[in-house]
This record gives sequence, C-alpha cells and structure tokens, in this order.
Amino acid sequence: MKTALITGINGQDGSYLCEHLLQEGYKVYGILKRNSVTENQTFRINSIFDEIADNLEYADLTDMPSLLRLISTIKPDHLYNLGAQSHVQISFNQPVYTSKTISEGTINLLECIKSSSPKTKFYQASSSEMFGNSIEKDGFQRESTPMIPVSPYGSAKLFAYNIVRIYRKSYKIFASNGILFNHESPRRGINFVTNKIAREAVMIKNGLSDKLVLGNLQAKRDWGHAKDYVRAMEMILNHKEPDDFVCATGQTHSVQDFCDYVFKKLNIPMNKIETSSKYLRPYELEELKGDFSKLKNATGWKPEYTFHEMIDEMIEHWEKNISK
Ligand code: NAP
Ligand code: G4F
Repeated sequence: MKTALITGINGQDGSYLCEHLLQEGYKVYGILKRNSVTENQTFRINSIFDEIADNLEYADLTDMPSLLRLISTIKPDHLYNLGAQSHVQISFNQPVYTSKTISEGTINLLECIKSSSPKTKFYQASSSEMFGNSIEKDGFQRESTPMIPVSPYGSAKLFAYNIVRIYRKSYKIFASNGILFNHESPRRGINFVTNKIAREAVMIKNGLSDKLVLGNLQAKRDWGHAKDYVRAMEMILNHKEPDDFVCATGQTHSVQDFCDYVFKKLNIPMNKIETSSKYLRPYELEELKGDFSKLKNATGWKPEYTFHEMIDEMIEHWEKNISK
C-alpha cells in the first residue's frame, strides 16, 4: 500500500485530495495545525474522519522538529505540501507569517526529505499568483511566463517554487511544482470571492442579508473546480519525471461575470451589490488565464467541471445549508 502525507489536510484541497487518495488505495496521513476550537477544525474531513483519525498528527510548517518527527517515522511515498496562509489580501496584513508558512515551511519539508526520507516524492502547491501581471501576447500564462508577483503571498510562493527546483537539481529529490490557477468548491473559505458571492446571494434570497459588499469587480480569474485539481496533483507525482506544470481551465471570467451568473440564476436585482475600498488590495493581480497544455500532454489531465457547473454546486450547497 502506497503512503501519502498531506500538509493542510483539513483545507479545501487537502480534504478533496485525501478523499481521492483513499479511493485510489493510498494510506493517508495528515498534519493538523493546533487550533483552540478543535471541534471545528475537521469539518471538511468529517465524512472520512474514521478512516484517517489514527493518522492525523499535530505539527506546524514553521516547527521543524514536528515535521522531522513525522517524516522520519512515516517515510511517506508521497508528500503533498498544501499547508499555507493562503489568503492573498491577508498576506498584506501578515507578511511575515505568510512567508514563514510558505517559504520556510517548504524548505523545512525538503530538508526533512533530504536528511531522513530521500525517496519521498514531493508536491508543492505553487500558484498562479506568482505570475503577477505578466501575460503572454496570446493572453495566457504558462510555465515559461515571467513570474513577477504583486503580493507577499505570491512572493513567498515564488521563493518556495524556486527552492523546489533547486532541491530537485541539487539533491536529485523527486520534487514537482503544480502551478495551480484558482480553484473553488463548496468547501472554499467564505472570505474568498467565489464562495462569498454564492453564500451572500443565497442569504439575500432568503431574506437573511441586505447586500453583498465586494472590492474590485473587474479582476479576472481562471476558475476551476478543486476536485479536478486534486486529480492533477496525484498525476503530477505519478509522472515519470519531476517537473513544473500549470493546471488551469484556459478560460477567464471577471468577478462581475461571476456575480451576474449567480444573481440572475437566483433572480436577485444587481443593485444589491455594493463596493467598498475595504476589499481592495494595495496591489492587484488583474487577469489570469492558464495554458495547461504541458500537463495535458504529459498526463492526459483535463478539467471535467465547467465554470457554471462549479457555481451551481456552490449555490446548491448554500441553499441546503442556509435553509437548515
Ligand atoms: P486553505 O483552504 O486555506 O487550506 C490551507 C491549509 O493549510 C489549512 O489546512 C490550514 O490549516 C493549513 N495551514 C495553515 N498554516 C499552517 C501551518 N503553519 N502549518 C501547517 N498547516 C497550516 O487552502 P486551499 O485552497 O486548500 O489551498 C491549498 C494550497 O494550495 C495552499 O498552499 C494554497 O496556497 C495553494 N493554492 C491554492 C489555490 C486555490 O485556488 N485554492 C491555487 C493555487 C495554490 P487550518 O485551517 O487549521 O489553519
Ligand atoms: O477569491 P480571491 O481572494 O482569490 P485570489 O486572490 O485570486 O487568490 C486565490 O487564488 C490564488 C491562485 O491564483 C491562490 F494561490 C490563493 O491561495 C487563493 O486561493 O480573490 C479573487 C479576486 C481578486 O482579484 C480580488 O481583488 O476577487 C477580487 N475580489 C473582489 N471583491 C475579492 C472581493 N476578493 C475577496 N477575497 N473578497 C472580496 O470581497
């Protein structure tokens, strides 16, 4: 039985990846960061909790001894590094902590692999935020596009991306970067724009809220479904060579487009949307559209969910939960 260790197992992606790997026959271990409200911490992994309860361990990406203890004992076949302070706007408020979890955290894991489990294959959750406002002439970002980040989060992810490449070349560690564009689901944190829009719209429809307050409506993102993207993560580690791959849908939509679809579907007037400078970033990434042809050619991966199917699932989730 192959073993996998996931940092960030209770996050959006960690929870879907865990379900996917269990279905594929892996024994899955997970790292939990200590939280005072223990009972809330595992809600995304409740449906599989019994299968993995014995394999969950407290550790922290910034706490090297905690990582070394686990990696040297488990010696996992695959290590997926999904843990991070993953909110771009919050990274402007907490730049040091963001950098520590992402940059220092990634070095810590690679050092553990180097010293105590050199056969472990390593997946790094790299991000389209690393590109900043670089766009190729054809409107896409791809692996060769210059990476000039515009946020502390993007900058920390770029450091981690480079350190992965450096450890791969220097120490022959099987370490790959998945450069993932935005991916969403009903499990997305509600302070990310997609789930904020879906949830607030259902609240307005049910008379529980008056308005939706957003920041920049013109920003464009390449939004896919998290379930599709965790399949890509496993394919990247099972590819014959370690490498760096863009994972995206190849389509882009604005925040306004997202709102238009949700509000039209729920028959809510658009004047319920307001804007506030509170949600504007000091430095904004304007537009993302990823070319995933390298990943498709190497592994056969392509997205299964459409943009609208993904939004429909998010709306249905809130309709069920808010009516409860
Ligand atoms: P998420 O829902 O915010 O999950 C992040 C996970 O990291 C949570 O389990 C969190 O635990 C854990 N974590 C935070 N700080 C930690 C620390 N110091 N030590 C150990 N664990 C820590 O993020 P996601 O959307 O699943 O994304 C997964 C990864 O992919 C992240 O690295 C993110 O930056 C990257 N990424 C995401 C996207 C996207 O669109 N979703 C795109 C590209 C890259 P708690 O919940 O207990 O705090
Ligand atoms: O949903 P967002 O906060 O996601 P963002 O900043 O693109 O970051 C996500 O995707 C990255 C991949 O490119 C990941 F690496 C990262 O971990 C995270 O998962 O914001 C999307 C867009 C931004 O342009 C933002 O300015 O929506 C705009 N926006 C407008 N109003 C808002 C709001 N964003 C948030 N969070 N809240 C608003 O009220």
